[in-house]
Amino acid sequence: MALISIIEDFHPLGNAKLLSRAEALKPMLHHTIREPIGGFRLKDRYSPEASEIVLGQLPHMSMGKGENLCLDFGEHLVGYLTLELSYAGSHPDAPAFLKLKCAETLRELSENSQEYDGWLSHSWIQEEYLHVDVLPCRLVLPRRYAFRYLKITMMDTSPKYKLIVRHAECRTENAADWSRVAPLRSGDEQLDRIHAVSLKTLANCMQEEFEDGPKRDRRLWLGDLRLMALTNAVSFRNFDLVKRCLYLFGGSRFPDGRVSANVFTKPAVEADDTYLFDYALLYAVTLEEYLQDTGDNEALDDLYDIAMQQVEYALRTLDDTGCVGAAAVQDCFIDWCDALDKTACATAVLLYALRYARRLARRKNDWSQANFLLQQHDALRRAAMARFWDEGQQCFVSNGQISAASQVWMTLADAPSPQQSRAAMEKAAALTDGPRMGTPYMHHYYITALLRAGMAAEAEAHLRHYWGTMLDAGADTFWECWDPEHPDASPYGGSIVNSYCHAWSCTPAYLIETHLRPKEDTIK
Ligand code: RAM
Repeated sequence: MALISIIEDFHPLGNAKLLSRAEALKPMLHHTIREPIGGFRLKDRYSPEASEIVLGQLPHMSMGKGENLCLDFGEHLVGYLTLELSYAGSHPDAPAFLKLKCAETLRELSENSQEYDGWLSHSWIQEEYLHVDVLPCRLVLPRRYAFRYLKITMMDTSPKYKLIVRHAECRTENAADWSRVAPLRSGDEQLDRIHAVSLKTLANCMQEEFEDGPKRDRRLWLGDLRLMALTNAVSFRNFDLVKRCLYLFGGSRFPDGRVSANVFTKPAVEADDTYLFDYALLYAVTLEEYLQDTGDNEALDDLYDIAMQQVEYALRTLDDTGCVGAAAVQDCFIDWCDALDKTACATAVLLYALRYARRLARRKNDWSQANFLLQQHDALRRAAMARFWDEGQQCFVSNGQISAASQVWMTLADAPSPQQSRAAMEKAAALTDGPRMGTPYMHHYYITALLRAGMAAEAEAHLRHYWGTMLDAGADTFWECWDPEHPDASPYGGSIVNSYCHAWSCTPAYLIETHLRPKEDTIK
């Protein structure tokens, strides 16, 4: 189902003080120059069949009409491309007409973008048609790309000349300071590789904000921020960037004070007119975790009220069963899964957020608020158990549906007793039908719920299987969507717009550091 919210005459509430703090926290970006490490030609424009080429021969290889050249930069990069172009034959008597396509994966490289007909804009596909009037030339492309492969297709030349690509390079850009992390060398090859790829995923999403994906949406989303912040805390430890993002969400909000699901930062900071119930609640969670890491009292003072507002807004959505009402459930994200009944999840996320909000209130010495939140928490927990817990089946049932997501969020919210959590998560692990978990975002929470239910072996096995099969499928940064049984799945109506370096997929490093191995020597 499309996630599109359009509010006419939407005028976000700006807070100049918070925005100027966010501005002052803009990170320094790091740059490197990367050149291709290999190249090949696809047999025809959309074929996966390729013939290898030797890079050293590039200055002598000329491309006529219809021919292509694919350059492999050897790893996922985010940055700006420069091409040095020349020609063979007579003086060019017509412009060179080129198509450039940047792709994060091999599959994306050979897909025909004209066949995409999904609900997200076609404009996310990283391809350009351009005319080059004067050869030789140095072409500096203005857009930032996220890619490993660059395909250059010669759309047209003239019979008098052919194009030569003499040189290509990428000036990479991100805010990750690699001197702060050491690679994991546990001796377990799979775990080490999963750890490395998850850090690379996070690094390439660390731009002026934590972006959800450097190919798409290139934007700060709240649910993604929470998971990036967790992984950042055990790796790059760029807490100023987390702080900046919290201030950006606080600095531009819905007119009634709700935080938006995502924020634009260019040309100026502006909340998107999309509200997601669960994401807004994660604001209090992310703030509390940031404060645990930093003890930053300035941020507590500046952002406390905003975090409380989100929780109080959510508490006003309870219906006569004492659980989150249907309209608010509609605004819940949870996972890309149309078949999922999110009623139990919405209530559980609120319960979960209440726990963090109480910690914030205690931190702030706001005892009456802490007390209020405790009462709300206990009432909501009782209502959730009464409505969703099925004693006979020993699991949560949401409007007749048993899903992993409901067991996960109720377990994370500590709604059930430890024994009940265990039963619920055993049920989740044994499910063979019903809604499938679609994203690494959901799989992250699934693993943390297994851990909370005391199922560490299952958690580790799941992490290895889920992220390990992504590696086997060729990931060198982790992907936005992955279902090992449906590798082509996309929530958007076509995998060509999927993001293959996606923030919410970066958490294995966090899970490994905090749960799967003793805490020594990986963090400098
Ligand atoms: C996708 C984004 C982002 C996610 C939202 C809900 O479009 O890429 O990662 O947070 O959806």
